[in-house]
Amino acid sequence: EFLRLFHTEAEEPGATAVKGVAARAASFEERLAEVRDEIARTGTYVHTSAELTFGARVAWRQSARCIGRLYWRSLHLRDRRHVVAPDEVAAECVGHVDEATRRGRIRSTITVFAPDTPTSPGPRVWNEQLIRYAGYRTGGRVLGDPRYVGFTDHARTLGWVPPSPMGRFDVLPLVVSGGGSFAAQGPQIYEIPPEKVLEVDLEHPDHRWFADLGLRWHALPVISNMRLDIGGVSYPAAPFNGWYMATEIGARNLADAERYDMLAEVAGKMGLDTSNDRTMWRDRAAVELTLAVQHSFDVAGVSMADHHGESARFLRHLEREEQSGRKCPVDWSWIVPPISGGLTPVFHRYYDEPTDTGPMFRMDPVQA
Ligand code: HEM
Ligand code: NRG
Repeated sequence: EFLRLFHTEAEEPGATAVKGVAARAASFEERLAEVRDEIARTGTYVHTSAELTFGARVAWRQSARCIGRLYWRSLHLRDRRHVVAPDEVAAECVGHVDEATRRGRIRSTITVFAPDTPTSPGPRVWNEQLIRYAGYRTGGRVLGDPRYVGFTDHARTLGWVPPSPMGRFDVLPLVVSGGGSFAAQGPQIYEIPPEKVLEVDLEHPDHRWFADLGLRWHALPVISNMRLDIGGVSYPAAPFNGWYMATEIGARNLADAERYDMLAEVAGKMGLDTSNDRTMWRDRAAVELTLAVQHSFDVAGVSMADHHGESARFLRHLEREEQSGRKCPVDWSWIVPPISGGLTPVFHRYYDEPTDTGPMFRMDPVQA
């Protein structure tokens, strides 16, 4: 099915899905026969680089939870299928961060490492994202990001030494297991050189006090714990990034009670009455926090989407997909932004259900 899809779309006028990659080497029938033969001999087959590029782009196109899919054709592939050694995997992850960040002009990028094969596993990156902040349990409270308390403990048992003094925004090390003959070694830790990690200090366009909260966030979201499945071949390590939408940071990471939980402090500084839910202090603080994120990234020249613009772009994507005769799987509960849902057009309609076929990113059932 994957090969058929690839050949069908590659033969469409314009063949935009595989623009910029080598043309098909063979007809569908020839390629299918070749792959059947390879599977009979080896138990698997090797994607051509055009197939891999196309497969990764279609996996993005099929990500039902992603609002950023209009530009799915522009995904930049770093083909690192020969890489299995943990040192090299870590170095290539750092290379990914560097090449994708471009001092703030973020480029949507995926690095694909060796696949699982019948005879040897591919490498694994155990971090949920390449760049995340440590969480330290101190007494009854948490310093840093509470979501990563478990991961931080794990990194410490592997030998990671946190900076001293520990802070609220300490970048975690990479935790990598090699593939092939390296798999038996178990996970290794690697620091990302601090100069590779672009971060933005947060300030508010109107409130001078905001900067004194000492908040910041990293520029690049690189999801690294999702498996990429293409045409029956499974790539366990395939970190990918686009850029942030402001609400992800302002209305979730810094706002959620089980994350940085900043709403009460922001509302207090705004002079709002926090004694009663009906003053809507949480809502007002979440908007100002998200505005501060958007403003600060804009001032720093770092790519960032806003939920109004991105919602409009997403509807354009839906239209285009419909014109191409394709369904577009959508998970409403993830697409609608966490603030001002009803103020965006994505709120006001129904969608095609998510599917579990075709090239896709998926989470492994058990996470370390
Ligand atoms: C999820 C935006 C690029 C694949 C999301 C979410 C947002 C988003 C807002 C929901 C996150 C959440 O609620 O936690 C964007 C924007 C992009 C972009 C603005 C800019 C180019 C990409 C790329 C890929 C991708 C390049 C893959 C190649 C996904 C996937 C999810 C997701 C798989 C679901 C993650 C999960 O299940 O945890 N995206 N995205 N996105 N995006 Fe995108
Ligand atoms: N909410 C998560 C990131 C999830 C994916 N978001 C993106 N992906 N923008 C967070 O770190 O806040 N992307 O590939 O651009």
